[in-house]
Amino acid sequence: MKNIEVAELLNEIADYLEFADDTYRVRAYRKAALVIEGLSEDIGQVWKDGKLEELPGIGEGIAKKIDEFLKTGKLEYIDDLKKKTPVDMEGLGKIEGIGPKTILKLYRELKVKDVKGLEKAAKQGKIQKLEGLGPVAERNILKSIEFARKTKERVPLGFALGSAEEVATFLKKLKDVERVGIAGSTRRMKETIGDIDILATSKNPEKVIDFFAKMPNVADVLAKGATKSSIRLREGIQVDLRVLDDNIFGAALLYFTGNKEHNIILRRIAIEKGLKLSEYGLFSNKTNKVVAGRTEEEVYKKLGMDYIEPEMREDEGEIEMAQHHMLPKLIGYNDIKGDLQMHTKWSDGNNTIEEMAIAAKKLGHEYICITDHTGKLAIANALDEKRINEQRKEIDKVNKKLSGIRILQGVEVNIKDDGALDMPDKVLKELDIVVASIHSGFKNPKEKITKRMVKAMENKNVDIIAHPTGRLITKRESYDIDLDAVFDAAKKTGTIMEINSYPERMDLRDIHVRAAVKAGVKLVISTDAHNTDQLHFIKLGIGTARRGWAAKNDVINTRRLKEMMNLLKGR
Ligand code: DGT
Ligand code: CA
Ligand code: CA
Ligand code: ZN
Repeated sequence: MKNIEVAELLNEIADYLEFADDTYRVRAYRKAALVIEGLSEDIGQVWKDGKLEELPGIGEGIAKKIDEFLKTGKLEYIDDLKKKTPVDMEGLGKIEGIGPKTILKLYRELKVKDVKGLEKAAKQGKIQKLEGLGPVAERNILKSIEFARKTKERVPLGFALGSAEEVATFLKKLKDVERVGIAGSTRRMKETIGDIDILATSKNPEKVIDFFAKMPNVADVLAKGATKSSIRLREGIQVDLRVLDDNIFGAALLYFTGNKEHNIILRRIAIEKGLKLSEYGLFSNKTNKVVAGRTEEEVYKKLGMDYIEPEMREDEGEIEMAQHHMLPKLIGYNDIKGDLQMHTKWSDGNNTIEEMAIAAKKLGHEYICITDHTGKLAIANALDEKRINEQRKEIDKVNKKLSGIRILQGVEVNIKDDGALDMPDKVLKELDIVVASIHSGFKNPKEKITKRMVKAMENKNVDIIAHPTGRLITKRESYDIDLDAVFDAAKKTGTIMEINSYPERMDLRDIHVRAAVKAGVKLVISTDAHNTDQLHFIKLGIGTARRGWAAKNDVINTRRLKEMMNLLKGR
């Protein structure tokens, strides 16, 4: 159904007509957009039946445009309008608080054409003199421009999640707050975050908003209303808060969790059932009464489907699966029993083996594997054979000393240019677990780098391939590797693929996990922690696994130690 797309198109036309000062037609297009958005039938069907003009508010002119758009996916008229309009509507429209009317005014009075011109006018103090704008609006425009510039770069989930949890915890301290929920991409555990969205329920919204805007780590209050507010935290990320009534918490959480495409489909399904879904609840069209809204579960149920976990809400087929009760049961955040990649002072880490073990035990782990770097890597302090033997003695000692956690000895070994490893097999075969990874030759052609990795996987001592694509979210693209071939090899050789939870890595990433699961490849979720605090990263990896639809069974370190070890190759 294309109803929402068509409605959006008509609204966009209206924005441009606003600029052409064509009030009559602006109104006509906005009204037509409303009619189509609220339509219960498929606009495509109405069109096929040749009945567009029978809809209220749709005359010959608008019908023709819908016809062209549905036929070709394009509309010449809007391209013409864009060309004729002397300003960058799209760019300016993204600045908070600026709509088509203001854009028109800014152009007429100040000749502002784009964001650059807007910034210049604001800095010269020209905007505050315009009727209906004033000094506050001018300041907000500057803030918004600066912010748009800053947040072009999205923040890795690992940084945003901590901030979001801090804000949520802080809000819960206020007595007037009933429930708090993190929404948006943070709740969906997307690998990078644009801004943090938080919901709170209260009978006293203004008090909550005040409390929020006065949190100690707020750098800037960007907007403050009766029930919503946006702030920027000192660490640079924006947080949007909405305060609402407790009995619509579920509907609001659903709406503000997104993603947008998922929401659009849910709204469409609601319409097909004679219902209307919004952030205020699920309503019956006939009686206008709420039929669900207190919890998300209730809303999904009334829409005729199973509950969908937030990490799956990406319009990737999850809704159909939910309608047919075919969703997989995802791995849970408490399912991990151990962490199989971490570094200590023996190579480039900051803590001792004992400190890592104690911290891991506190997190509830039953086992860990120490995987310090080997060979002639640029990393300082990489292990040679002699130091591996010394480390074995220390691990034995700590294992004797501590109870309730088992420390395994592993290494992170480098895959060399020819696919050989930088530590001889006779050393590797004495270790509990061998993790292999590529740390050089990132620019190799696809065929070569794929061959290197596959060759390493064919080594019967290599249990796990770490961070299989080598990307760093904010710094480096993945190397060009044929993951299908790698997953094939993983199945043939019984090699485990790692989901590396380190915030900048998140590697495998969500879509790769989904492909690996489909291919029947076994996974491990590890942190690659270089100090005790980083052991917490495990939840980022679990989130990624969930976004890739992985079940508990797909991940080897959900098993008790012995069972997990039995899943490693050659055992
Ligand atoms: P981000 O912040 O870029 O990482 O991504 P999100 O998904 O957090 O997006 P955001 O913050 O713009 O909005 C939060 C959620 O609110 C979004 O996932 C779905 C919902 N939402 C926002 N705008 C719209 C909209 O125009 N239509 C619908 N249906 N939902 C929207
Ligand atoms: Ca967001
Ligand atoms: Ca937001
Ligand atoms: Zn590594």
